[in-house]
Amino acid sequence: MKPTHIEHLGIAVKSLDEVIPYYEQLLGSKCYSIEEVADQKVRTAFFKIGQTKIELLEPTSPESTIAKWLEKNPHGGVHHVAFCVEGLQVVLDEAAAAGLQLIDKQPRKGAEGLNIAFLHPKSTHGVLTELCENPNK
Ligand code: CMX
Repeated sequence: MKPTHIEHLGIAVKSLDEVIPYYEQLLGSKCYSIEEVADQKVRTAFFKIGQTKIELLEPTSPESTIAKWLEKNPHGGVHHVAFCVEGLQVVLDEAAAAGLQLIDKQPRKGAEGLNIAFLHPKSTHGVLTELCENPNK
């Protein structure tokens, strides 16, 4: 897959308003974007640290996968790791051929206009893994 870098860490939280001040203090920088991703039923808040971002994820509906995850992990925590790749469709086809379980067989649109696809944690040693490609590069 040869990812170029960790694009972001996805961290599930119950309330963006409660958690944003902590990350602003920790990272010494302001949250630079808040965005709703309607099809994922989440609101996201982004911070930058070098090339990598921190993405806070707040559920906007009880049916959100993040709401379900927070039921099992009520304090919140790291929900997924996202790697930046080039040629996402080819990478997905190679991952499937190598026996990894794809949640998304084809890329779809995620936050910040990135093309994204998830690999199932059952096939990635327990880490929900997101692959991202910047379509403008
Ligand atoms: N990390 C590791 N394991 C996870 C996990 C996570 N984030 N979420 C679920 N699991 C595990 C559970 O612990 C459970 O394991 P056991 O069977 O051993 O108990 C198993 O996966 C099934 O969990 P579940 O609660 O029944 O959840 P679902 O199967 O309904 O969904 C998943 C799990 C990964 C398929 C689903 O969360 C998914 O499709 N995720 C991709 C999309 C996503 O996460 N969107 C939110 C972020 C959007 C964004 O970044 O914009």
